[in-house]
Amino acid sequence: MKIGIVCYPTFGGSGVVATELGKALAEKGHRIHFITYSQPVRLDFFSENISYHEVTAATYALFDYVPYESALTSKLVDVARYEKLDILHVHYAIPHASVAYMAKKILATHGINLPVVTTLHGTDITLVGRDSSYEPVVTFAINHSDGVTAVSESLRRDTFANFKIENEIEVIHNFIDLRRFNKQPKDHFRKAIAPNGEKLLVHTSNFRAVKRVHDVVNVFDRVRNSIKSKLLLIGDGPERHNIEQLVRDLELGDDVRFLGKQEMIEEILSIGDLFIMPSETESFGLAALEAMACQVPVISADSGGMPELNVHGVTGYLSKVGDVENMAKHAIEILGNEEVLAKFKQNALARAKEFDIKVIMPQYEAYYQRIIEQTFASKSCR
Ligand code: GMT
Repeated sequence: MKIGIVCYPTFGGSGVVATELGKALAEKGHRIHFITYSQPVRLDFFSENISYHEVTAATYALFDYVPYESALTSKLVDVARYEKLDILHVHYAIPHASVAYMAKKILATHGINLPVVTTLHGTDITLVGRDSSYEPVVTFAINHSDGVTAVSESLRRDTFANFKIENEIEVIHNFIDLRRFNKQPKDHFRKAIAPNGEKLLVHTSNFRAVKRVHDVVNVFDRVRNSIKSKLLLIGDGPERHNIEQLVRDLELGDDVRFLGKQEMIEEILSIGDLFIMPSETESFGLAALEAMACQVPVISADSGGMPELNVHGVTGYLSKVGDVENMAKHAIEILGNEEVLAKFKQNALARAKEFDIKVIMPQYEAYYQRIIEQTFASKSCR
């Protein structure tokens, strides 16, 4: 198949999923065309089956806002026509789903019927998409996509609860490439960071309010009182400054390390003992899956799709959002006993294997095939 993929090219989960899916499909022999405004961060190698089409938006003195949607639409029309795409897969509803609809309409005037699949990722539904400044467009675009997928059952439910949806939504869970995400021998790195045998707690996020990074620090503060430990914070974002202040206020000093944005995240996860994800809402929690693949158990909030990934008492624990006492109690339970820790580590890996890309990618292939067939069948009926 010739597949167009639209996504955010940044470190965000939706862009990572889109890029890893495209890479896996290309490996399988499909021809993949990424269409976005800069090279996706995980698209850092050459493949004869992958092309990258950069969207450039001409600006003009009149524009306070560059009309990116128009530029993306034009690029989609161009790529679909000249690369003869069989299907277009857009990740994150805003603005990609409505842009795809517009491109589809323009292509129809050229006699081209392009099936469009929209994948909902999380905040496009649970946070920003619900805002009245976007809601009507998101509802329309979901209802007018040829196929819609959500990355968890929870996100599917939230979509029906928050929008007036008349379309089907298929759940295809997020996935992990275990060839890349696995526990690597990084003992020298561990010794440098934790020279006195400290346990290592890890958190990765974009430091937005929804991630509740202050809960991570508060959990760590409690764990550190009972167990020699350090906290590694990976990523960057708007809350970083407040978190730095909290670390100073709690006098956690060098025991908390801010590592900023990291590309080789699996190397850091390889030395981790426990991953903390206390998010207010998390449609799936891809960062937790990456940790689990590197044998790191997870303490998370019982929010969104987290229970679909993190099995309470097996791969980690789930606590109520904001219940840092309970999170710390569970963290100490796991870290305080080497046998328990080893068991949770094994369980985390076993669970991650259920989300192996080799298991999930064929679900997308089958779904594309179904949507292509349905799109052409419905057209020939009219
Ligand atoms: O806020 C983020 O974590 C980024 C965001 C995105 O769309 O880039 O992540 C969402 O999509 C990920 C990939 O499907 C999911 O694993 C995350 O759970 C989801 N984030 C939230 O729901 C907050």
